[in-house]
Amino acid sequence: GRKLSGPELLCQLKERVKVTTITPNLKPFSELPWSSELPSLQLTSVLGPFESCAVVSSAGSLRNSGLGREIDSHDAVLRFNAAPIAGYEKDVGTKTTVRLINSQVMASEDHRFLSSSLYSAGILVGWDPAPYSADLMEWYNRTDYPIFQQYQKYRRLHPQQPFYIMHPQVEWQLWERIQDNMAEPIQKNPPSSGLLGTVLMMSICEVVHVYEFLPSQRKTELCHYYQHFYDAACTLGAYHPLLYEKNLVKRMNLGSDQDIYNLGRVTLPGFSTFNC
Ligand code: NCC
Repeated sequence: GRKLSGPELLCQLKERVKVTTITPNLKPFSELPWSSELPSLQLTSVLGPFESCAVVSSAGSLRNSGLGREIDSHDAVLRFNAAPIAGYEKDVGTKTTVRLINSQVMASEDHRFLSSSLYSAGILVGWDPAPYSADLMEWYNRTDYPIFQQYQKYRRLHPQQPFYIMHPQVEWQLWERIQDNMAEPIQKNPPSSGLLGTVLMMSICEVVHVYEFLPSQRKTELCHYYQHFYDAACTLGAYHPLLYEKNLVKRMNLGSDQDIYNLGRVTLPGFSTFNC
């Protein structure tokens, strides 16, 4: 197809990607004894709207960025998976409004999801790479990791903390937007948490700044700002269509190339701020 402009891409995302969460009334959850543990309202109707939001990628290039103060100046901040704050405040800030976690983090022993205080700030949103159809019954019987078992355990241990599960149709609606805008066929794996979190914030914020998703001059093979592990695939992608995700975000960026180079910062408009 024709290569869409930034505004056209933004309209496609706004119109075709609906950020929804699993509610207790949806089958098969409605028939399960623990369905009442699920929030009955949609995340996007409970959270926000916010004027300004920051999405903090976990990239190694955030290390020594000194972006902490700037990140904290936003009304809401989204972080990913097991990305810590303690010890990295100067570079990544201290505020956490939402933490988006994949089901691998929820399930693996290494990340101590049930017991670590790392996860106790803000609202949690879990997601799992679902089968392509995004049929809820099929997904329930074939999750990538045991997201529902872990969800129930976490809710029992931390009943006061809001905890949502993203509807798998979000990841595949977003995947369709990526594939539709690329000339070659891309792998049928869901987008990274980074793009999912960015679209989540675009649904509830007027302006979204994404940090080090498009790497700055600090670009490095260091995978995460919080770990001594080097792998260029963290930035370029392997399982996730990350390079394609970054291409789309670059096309939608309203900020300058200097902002990317100096700050690793991309500026995206919230869906409520433009008409299609
Ligand atoms: O690495 P991860 O992501 O937790 O990073 C969160 C998001 O930040 C962006 N990122 C990260 C590192 C980097 N060098 N450049 C980046 O742009 C990406 O958008 C990324 O999504 C995930 O998407 O959930 C992911 O999770 C990890 C892993 O499961 C968790 O960190 C827990 O250890 C995945 N790694 C593996 O499976 C080994 C990763 O592929 C994607």
